[in-house]
Amino acid sequence: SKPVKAAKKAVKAAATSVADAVTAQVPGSPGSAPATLEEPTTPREPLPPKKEQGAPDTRTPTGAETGLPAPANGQQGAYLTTATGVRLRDTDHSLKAGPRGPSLLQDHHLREKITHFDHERIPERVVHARGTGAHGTFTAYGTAESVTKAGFLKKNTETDVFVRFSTVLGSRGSADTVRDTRGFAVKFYTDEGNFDLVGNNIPVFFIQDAIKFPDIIHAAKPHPDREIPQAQSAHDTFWDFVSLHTEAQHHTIWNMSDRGIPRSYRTMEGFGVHTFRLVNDAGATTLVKFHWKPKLGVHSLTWEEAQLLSGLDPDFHRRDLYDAIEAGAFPEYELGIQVFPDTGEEAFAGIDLLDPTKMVPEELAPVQPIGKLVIDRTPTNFFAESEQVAFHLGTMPPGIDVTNDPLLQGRLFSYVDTQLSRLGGPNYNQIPINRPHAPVNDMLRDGFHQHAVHGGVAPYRPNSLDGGNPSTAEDGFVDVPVIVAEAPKIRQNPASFDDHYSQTRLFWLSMTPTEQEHIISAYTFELSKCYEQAIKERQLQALANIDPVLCRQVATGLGLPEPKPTVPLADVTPSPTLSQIGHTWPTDGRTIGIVVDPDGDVDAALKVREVVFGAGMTPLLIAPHGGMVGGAPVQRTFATARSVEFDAILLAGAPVPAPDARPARDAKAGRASATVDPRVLLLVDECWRHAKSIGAWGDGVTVLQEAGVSGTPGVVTANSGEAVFGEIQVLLGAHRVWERFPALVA
Ligand code: HDD
Repeated sequence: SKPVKAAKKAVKAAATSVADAVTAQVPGSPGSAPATLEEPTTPREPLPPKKEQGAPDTRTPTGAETGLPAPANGQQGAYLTTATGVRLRDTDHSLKAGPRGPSLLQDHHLREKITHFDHERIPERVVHARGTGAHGTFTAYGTAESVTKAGFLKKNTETDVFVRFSTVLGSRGSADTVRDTRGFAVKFYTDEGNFDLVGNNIPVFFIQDAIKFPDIIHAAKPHPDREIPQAQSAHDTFWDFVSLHTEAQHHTIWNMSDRGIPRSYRTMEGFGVHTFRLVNDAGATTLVKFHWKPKLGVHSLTWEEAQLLSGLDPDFHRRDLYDAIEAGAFPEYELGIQVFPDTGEEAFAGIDLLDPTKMVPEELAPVQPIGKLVIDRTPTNFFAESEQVAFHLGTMPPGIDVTNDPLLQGRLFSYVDTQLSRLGGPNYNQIPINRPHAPVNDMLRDGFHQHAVHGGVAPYRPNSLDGGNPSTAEDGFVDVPVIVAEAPKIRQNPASFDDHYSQTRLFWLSMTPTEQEHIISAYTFELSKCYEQAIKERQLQALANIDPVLCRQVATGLGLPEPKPTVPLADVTPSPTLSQIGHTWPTDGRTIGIVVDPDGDVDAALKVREVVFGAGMTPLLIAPHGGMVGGAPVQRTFATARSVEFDAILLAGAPVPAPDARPARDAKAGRASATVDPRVLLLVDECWRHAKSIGAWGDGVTVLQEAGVSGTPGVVTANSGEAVFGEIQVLLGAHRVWERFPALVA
């Protein structure tokens, strides 16, 4: 019959085409199709890995010492292979039943490739998901030798480190410059085992007991119904929590201050937060708090810059860190300790050292430098290093021990536990970035992702079969035999934990009027974003207990009545070191924009560029168009340059609007000018608003006049570019020109 004949014909045709297809795959066979993709290079035997392609040097020694294979490297061999090392002929076409037919289940290469891809993502960190890691070296001064036996703190000892900076609330792809606490986690690969100092850029924490951590994080993360807002504390649940758990008020005022929006990871302090216990060679103990002090000083963004950057460059802090490292301007921090006698009462100057919502003002206990960290290497592979690094507060070598701080105690559990689901099992310390540089000889066995091939038969001790090995060491880790008081088992805090306001007030009173302005604006902004009236009122009550001026100003902004304090205002002595304003800092590593007019005095601009570079700063030429100006490459055009990227700008000319410019569209600010390109006026406007110093000479002075900023504080003119830059350098020592905006708070 007709249909049967048609079907037979179709089957025959298909068989022919399958045969054709098979023939076509064999190169050189009659009628074979030309290769669809040319190899860009002639295949050859694999080259040895390039230096920068090597896996991070964070492993226990390999090769002859351990017999472990060399680390795997990507994209360096001549031939593509499967995961099991079989060379591949084609990776662009799945195996199909004919060119137009369905894919075949037997295509093991397709399945391997897709399956692996399907599982490329691991869960992001439950907090601190957005982060940026880099390698460096820590060199000890030896000044801590009297208080700790930790080998890496002995004089001139150099230790490899990996640092990861982070925000707390946002997802892995969220913006860097949001208002938030920043993580400052450092893994020291010491000869005596790793030491993880897992700190923040704020010296106190929201809560006093780890049992509340899920609560504060649930409150601060996006609302569970609509999953907004992302990476923000400006919402009802956050303020609901901190106004109900008033122990959070101290940390919160730091967040509302300029500390919540750092200029750069390079200009951020770090704090171990808790009190730790150090043990020296003689067994004597000392209580300490760890501090990181950035060489470049402590600087912040303005709130407008932070907001603009979330759109203009959400990777601002990551880019800034990596650009600085690649430019050779290695970020530096000093590690210091505040030292307190371990007398048993675990308090200093009336401050409970076990309460993580309290800090000790530096005026009472100076920070004593014990070593220097230089960050000098970006990761080779972001996932392998920044994502897979696992910090744990309990990772500490002999000479360092914990205290009974109930926040610290809970953290000791959480950091190991979270890696079990984040990194997929108990062997995460075998991942290259986590491997100690000290030899590992544990008796942990098996489990998911086990990479070691353990020899021997007796992973227990004592044993008589593996030669009795391993032995325990006399100089091993010491758990300080602190006396634990005979006490009832109880869910309760010590009475000193009830004071939630005195140090919050101390922080407020330590701020300059300019910084107080910023704090008022931040509270007003955040609370204005809350919908619930009761929450705003409750937080105003907390502010009343901190300071009446603060409370009144925020209440006025919210249009709500100012409540009376419910606790007596604490009588505290301000700590000037808490303020970021009024100090002078080194200026190296700053970014200076130089606006050049291609029709003006380009030589003068290029001369200043050399001077800026010679002063250890990064000069960026800004011109109307890309390409070259006066033989020098243009780094930013008027279309891309915004104030947020620069610490100061220099105007080396007055570029007129291009005849074919689209001023109304490109000016953004919508400002019209017949004489100066409106995009330059916008740049000057923004720099002025962001309290940046601005310099001009020659024709550049016209721009200042057009922008209406001539003669205002921090706007410098002189006869030559060099003279202008000299004055700008001095201004940069203070970071910003706050005199432009007299503070309104009394
Ligand atoms: Fe935490 C990550 C810092 C309290 C539970 N924390 C994490 C990171 C930093 C901090 C910097 C990121 C580490 C990285 O880059 O991988 N955390 C702190 C500080 C705290 C603090 C300074 C208070 C002084 N944390 C805290 C508590 C708990 C946790 C009270 C739980 C009870 N933290 C975690 C965690 C994370 C973490 C869930 C998420 C990802 C990870 O550990 O590896 O275990």
